[in-house]
Amino acid sequence: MANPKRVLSGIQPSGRLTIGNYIGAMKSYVALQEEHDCYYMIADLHGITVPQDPEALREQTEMVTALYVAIGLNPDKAAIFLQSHVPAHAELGWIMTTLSYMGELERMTQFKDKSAGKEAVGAGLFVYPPLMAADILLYKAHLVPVGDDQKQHLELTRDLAGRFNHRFGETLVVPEPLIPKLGARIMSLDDASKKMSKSNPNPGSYIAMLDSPDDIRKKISRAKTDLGREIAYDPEEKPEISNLITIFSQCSGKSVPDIEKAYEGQGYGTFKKDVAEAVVSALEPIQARYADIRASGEIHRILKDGADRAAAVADATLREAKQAMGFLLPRR
Ligand code: ATP
Ligand code: LTN
Repeated sequence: MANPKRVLSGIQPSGRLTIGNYIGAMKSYVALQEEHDCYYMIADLHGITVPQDPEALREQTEMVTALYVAIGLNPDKAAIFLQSHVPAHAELGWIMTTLSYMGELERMTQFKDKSAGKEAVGAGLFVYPPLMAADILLYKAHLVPVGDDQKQHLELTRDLAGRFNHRFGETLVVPEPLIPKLGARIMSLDDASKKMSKSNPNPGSYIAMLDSPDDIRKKISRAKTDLGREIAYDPEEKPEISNLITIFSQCSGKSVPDIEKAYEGQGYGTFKKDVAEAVVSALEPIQARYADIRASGEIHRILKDGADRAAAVADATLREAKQAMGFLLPRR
């Protein structure tokens, strides 16, 4: 490894993963594992910040784990683990909560979006960002591959790391987000002003990574399109077509200018058909591997091994942080 860096990221098991999760975050996970020391978590403690049915939580946790492997993550290279299997997350999460200010947590747009219009808002949703900071800081991660919506949480993580180091001495690493240039924010198929989200109640608004080819074709043919007929990338003026161009480019490897050129003078119909086929082809091998992994029963072994490797790093950082803060450490 030329210049290996520590990488950490995570996804909540809060629904069926979408091509937004894949394009915005997971594709980078795979690219990073060759060169870097990677830790990829299933953020199940974050998953319960909104109500979760126990059976659904179990199923979705297994589904995300199997999808991590199906996209090409190699458990011998990258550690794949559950956040709840490494208790240091909850513990440093509490410490980060005590370092956070009410005002800065109130400014988090994810909190504002998820609590808007709700009568009862769980306190876990409010302290979600300090737990996320703990996830990252425990691994002294330099790089955090995420979609654009997580930028603000990363900014807070950087502030908390700096605050900790300032008060208690240089202990934690200030991380950098790694956000893709194209595809950092895949938009909803029924409304290009909202990000595609696995917890949207309308399944027509997203493409799940495990959707059947027919469902994918149907959803893309029904996707909302801008007025006019030009296939041009212009997120301001033509947000819906630009979103489909982004999806096409990310699933086929074709560049945006090549796509624009190829569809010059053609209507939306042919274009949408080709977008759908590109998505189907990109997901086909992932879906085939997914079925094999679920059938193999390998998931629990992968998670056990991942948690052992993760805990070795996380426990050491937690110990250092507690010592710096003045906690008496248990004698070993
Ligand atoms: P939810 O809708 O349940 O809040 P989500 O779909 O946003 O969840 P997360 O688990 O919060 O999924 O996100 C996992 C990763 O996927 C994060 O790095 C996030 O930035 C990225 N991501 C999620 N949705 C998109 C999207 N529409 N475009 C690009 N990246 C995305
Ligand atoms: N909040 C993230 C999920 C998440 C995460 C993390 C991402 C939890 N902990 C640590 C990166 C690093 C989200 O994508 N909604």
